[in-house]
Amino acid sequence: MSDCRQRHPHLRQTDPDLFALIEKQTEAESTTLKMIASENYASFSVLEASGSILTNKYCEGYPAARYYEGNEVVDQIEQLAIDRAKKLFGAEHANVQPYSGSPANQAVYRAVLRPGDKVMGMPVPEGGHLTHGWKVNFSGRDYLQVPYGPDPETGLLDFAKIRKIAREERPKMIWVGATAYPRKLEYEKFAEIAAEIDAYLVADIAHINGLIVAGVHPDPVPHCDMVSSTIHKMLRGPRAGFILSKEEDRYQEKYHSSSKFNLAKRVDRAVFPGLQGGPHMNTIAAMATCFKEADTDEFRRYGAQVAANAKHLAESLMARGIQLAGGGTDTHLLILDFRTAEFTGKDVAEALARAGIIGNFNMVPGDHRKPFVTSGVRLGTPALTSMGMKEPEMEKVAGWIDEVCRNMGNLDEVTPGVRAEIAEFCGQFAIPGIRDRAPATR
Ligand code: DSN
Repeated sequence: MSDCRQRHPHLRQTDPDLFALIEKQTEAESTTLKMIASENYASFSVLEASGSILTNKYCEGYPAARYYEGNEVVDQIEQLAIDRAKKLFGAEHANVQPYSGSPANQAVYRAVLRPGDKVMGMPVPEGGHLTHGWKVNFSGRDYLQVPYGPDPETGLLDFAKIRKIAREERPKMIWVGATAYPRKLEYEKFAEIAAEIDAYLVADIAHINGLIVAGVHPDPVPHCDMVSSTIHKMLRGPRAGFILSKEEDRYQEKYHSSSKFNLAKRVDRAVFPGLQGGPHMNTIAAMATCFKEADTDEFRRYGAQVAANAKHLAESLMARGIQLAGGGTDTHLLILDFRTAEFTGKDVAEALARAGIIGNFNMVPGDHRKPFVTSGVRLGTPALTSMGMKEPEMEKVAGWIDEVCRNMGNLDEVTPGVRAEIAEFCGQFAIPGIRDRAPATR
């Protein structure tokens, strides 16, 4: 499985059009710098489990309590995923059935809230996720968002302000999580605030789960009632979500005195039958093997290197005069800040893509531009680190980014050369799920 002669042999015969498109995407992902902070490369094992015969099985319910027959093996697979998730994160309870991050977050709401309840979260333009109460999402339509976000000047969270908002508004739930906040999230401080107002505290760790596993980011599990996540970002799993929770609800008497179910049971019931039907067992099997891969020293070294690479890249870009929101990064991502430039975040993201650097335009704190234009570009290091890149390679990447940014008026001349250099550079690395070795070393 290390080159296209062996990839998808049946599809190649039965549907050459689709096969050709997948090959084209594989080529694109092998010759460009994949720097979208939420993307990565899943391993061959994860891809094999995802593509296995487990896609055939229906198994509504949970292990040993299904609505279909013939699930003896499937029960063992789901239990394996649950046990490995609990071990990896030190959690009391895990549900591995959410189809992805948004369904996981919907289940979190339904486990403890009623429509109309107040929820504190970061709006999308401030770095939060759609499901943290944003107005066009179910979470902002069915619940009342109380917004908080980074200071527009510093780009950092201000706990005095967050505490003040929480005390005034008294939300029933506080989300701690971000898609575009480059600094560490201090769950302990959020937990103090949540406890003062009897609010549930929920962490969405989709972006930073690998950093938590590696021990280079604070751990939310001891502080939070529930923790939701996807598994396809830094953890390099299949496209899916999961929820970790405490067994018991500390507010059972206050908010759920009439319920006979504890928190863990309410999370499970919110996922199925509350929101979803049959779990995707091929995906759950891939999750199981992903959790195994993540529970290794090799993965912990990877997570630490992701953060080290992001830090090095940030420092190298700042040394070249590029401004970063939040003044740098402690995580896997950085937000290039072009608020004072004449070109926009979208302009830069498109220019970088022409040169083979694939990121995304993104709002920055205090942005004066609209969300489809923005003043920022979000870049991340998880995928490059999966290829084996370290600080010296980040130095090269910083050089290419700088070259494009300095030549925004001259892209036709500059980008083809950078694009060719990057394609040649990418060829020096193995890529999980695509090739075991760099082509040049075969
Ligand atoms: N869409 C994801 C991201 O790119 O951050 C979050 O779900």
